[in-house]
Parts: sequence; C-alpha cells; structure tokens
Amino acid sequence: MADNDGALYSIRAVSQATGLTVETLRAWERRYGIIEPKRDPSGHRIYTACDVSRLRRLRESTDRGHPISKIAHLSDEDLISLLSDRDSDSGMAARAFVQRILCAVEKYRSDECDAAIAMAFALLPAVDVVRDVLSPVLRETGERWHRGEFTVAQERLLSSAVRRLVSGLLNTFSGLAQGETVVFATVSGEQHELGILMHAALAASRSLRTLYLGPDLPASEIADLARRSNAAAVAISLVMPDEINLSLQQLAVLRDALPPETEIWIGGAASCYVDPAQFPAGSIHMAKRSDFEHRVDLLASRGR
Ligand code: B12
Repeated sequence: MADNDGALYSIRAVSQATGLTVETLRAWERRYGIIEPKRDPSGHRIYTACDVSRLRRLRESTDRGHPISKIAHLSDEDLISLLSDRDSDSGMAARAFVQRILCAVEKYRSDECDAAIAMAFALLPAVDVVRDVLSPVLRETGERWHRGEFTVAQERLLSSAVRRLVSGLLNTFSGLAQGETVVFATVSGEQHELGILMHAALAASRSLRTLYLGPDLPASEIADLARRSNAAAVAISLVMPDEINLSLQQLAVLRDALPPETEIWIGGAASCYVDPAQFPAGSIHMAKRSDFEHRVDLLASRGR
C-alpha cells in the first residue's frame, strides 16, 4: 500500500501515534482481529505504517460513536468514506469545540472550559454535544493522562466541568419531565459516572422522568429504588473492562430483584467487550448511538 514506507513500529510507538492505549490495541486485536501485527525475533508486536493509518481511522470512527464491534471488519476505503460522511458543518463545529476545550484544559483554565462547554450546548443539539464533543474530549484527556501528558488535576478540571454543566442541564429538564421513569446508575466498583449522567440528561431532554443515582451503587439498592418509583427501565453504564466480571454479577442481581417488566438498558465502552449472551435475559444492550434514542422515544410516547 502507498502509505507503507517500510518502517516498523513497536506497540508503544503505535499507542502514542494513535492515542489508543496498549491494552486497547491488544484487546481489539484479540477480540476483533483488526490487525495481525508481525512479531520481531523476541516475539514483540511490530506494526507497519499502513497498520498505524488503519488504527488511526478506527480510533477516529469510535470517537465519533461507531462501536468497534461494528466497524472492525470494514476495509480502509469504507473507513475513509465513513469518516468523510460525517464531515458536516455540525461535525466541524463539534471538532472546533473539542480543540477549544482541550486548549482550556492545557492552560488549566476552568472558566474557559466551562464557557466552551456551555457554548457547545447553546449551539449544537444536546445529543451531538454528548457524543461528538464531550465523549471525544474526555477520551482524549484520559489518553493524555495515560501518556503522562496531562496531570491528574487537568483530568479532574475537565471531568468536574462536565459533571457541573451536564448536572445543570439535567436539573433544568427534570423540572419539565412528565413521562415514564428511568433510573440511571452505575453498579459497585464502577466510578465512571459521566457517560450515565449524560444519558440521564438526554432522556430528561426528551421528557422522561429520570432518577439519577450516580456511580458505584449496590445492584440491590438500585433495584429497590426502581421498584419504589415504578420505573419502566434501569440504565446502567459499564466503563471499566477490568471490573466487567463484577459488573456482570451485579447485573444478574439487578435482574432478579426487578419486576420482569422493568427493562435493563446497558451501555458504555466496556459493554462492547462483552458477549451479549452474558447479559441477563431481557436486557437491552445499546451498542449503537441510535438504540438509546429509539428506546427513549418509545417510552416518551407511552407517557403522552
Ligand atoms: C474521568 C475519568 C475518571 C474519573 C471519573 C470521574 C467521574 N465522576 O466519572 C475517575 C478519577 C474517578 C476515574 C477513575 C479511574 N479510572 Co478513569 N477515566 C476517566 C476518563 C478520562 C473519562 C471517563 C469518561 O467519563 N468517559 C466519557 C464517557 C462519556 O465515554 P464512554 O464511557 O465511552 O461512554 C460513551 C458511550 O459508551 C455511551 N455510554 C456510556 N454509558 C452509557 C450508558 C448507556 C445506558 C448508554 C445507552 C450509553 C452509554 O456514552 C458515551 C457516548 O459517546 C477515561 C478516559 C476514557 N477513555 O474514557 C478514563 C479511563 C476510563 N479510566 C481508566 C482508569 C484505569 C481508571 C482507574 C483504574 C484509575 C486508577 N488507577 O485509579 C480508576 C478506576 C475507577 C473505577 N473502578 O471505576 C482507564 C480505563 C482503562 C481500561 N482498562 O480501559 C481510562 C480509559 C483512562 C486510560 N486511558 O487509561 N477515571
């Protein structure tokens, strides 16, 4: 291929060039066979420039909300057209906000960070801000922290800003909600709450009553509150692949403790690493960005 200049790269170099962690590279290779790197005489993976370009495109596509499980098999040409399809005005505006927020974080400017996020919510649909601005910016910040380019304080500055602004949005919409109730939480061991908080705000923006419980809750307590509030669904976010077995056990507890008609919605980065057969019967795995919107619209129309 044209962009293969014969150079070979170690997994660490590829991680730096693509922004994907070494763990993610290994997991994508193992689960989806995205690339089969050659091995050097000591058995370490070595990648070509073509491999690096493909991995960059896959990373950019996942940043734009395409689950890796759905795009891993696409050819390089398909990936290029997938990426150019979304090069709309709103895509460009979202990317400009991502850069503005990252610049604010680089300079430790909490005020600029808040202003850029607030402006994104004022100018773009909330769903685009969540998927095309906040998620990529949080992921990029996580990767920079992982590579030692951002401090913990910079990562906290951003996650606090996101938490503050999205909570404000959730409160505003909650005052207007009148439909069915959905409980949003993460189970014990999962402290990453921003994905589930954002989805609570999106559901509230579509008139659903939302009960946002926050992160790291025992499944039995989530189920208790869902029963008391007669919730139509419980939405759970799985982010940490390392905690997945514990999370699966808790999902089973949740299923047993909920009335059979209460749906369990499952999303989050780590949920895509699980064989859907491992989720409790009747759960809805929301792998595509449209899955959540369809389900929310269905519930919202029931409440009218
Ligand atoms: C902020 C952050 C934290 C904060 C969380 C603060 C908070 N209030 O939430 C704190 C400091 C607590 C934290 C802790 C840790 N973190 Co952390 N964290 C992050 C960071 C930077 C952002 C996480 C986040 O909010 N992402 C944004 C969300 C919106 O993206 P998402 O989860 O992919 O969600 C998208 C979809 O999946 C969907 N979605 C999400 N949930 C749901 C639910 C439903 C129902 C639906 C429909 C959709 C949906 O919405 C998003 C839309 O695009 C990430 C970087 C990253 N790559 O994400 C690291 C990251 C997730 N953390 C990581 C690690 C290692 C840790 C710690 C172990 C660090 C440590 N040594 O203590 C602990 C683990 C804590 C635990 N057991 O949970 C690693 C995980 C590595 C891995 N194995 O994959 C990451 C990837 C950083 C990295 N590059 O290494 N973290």
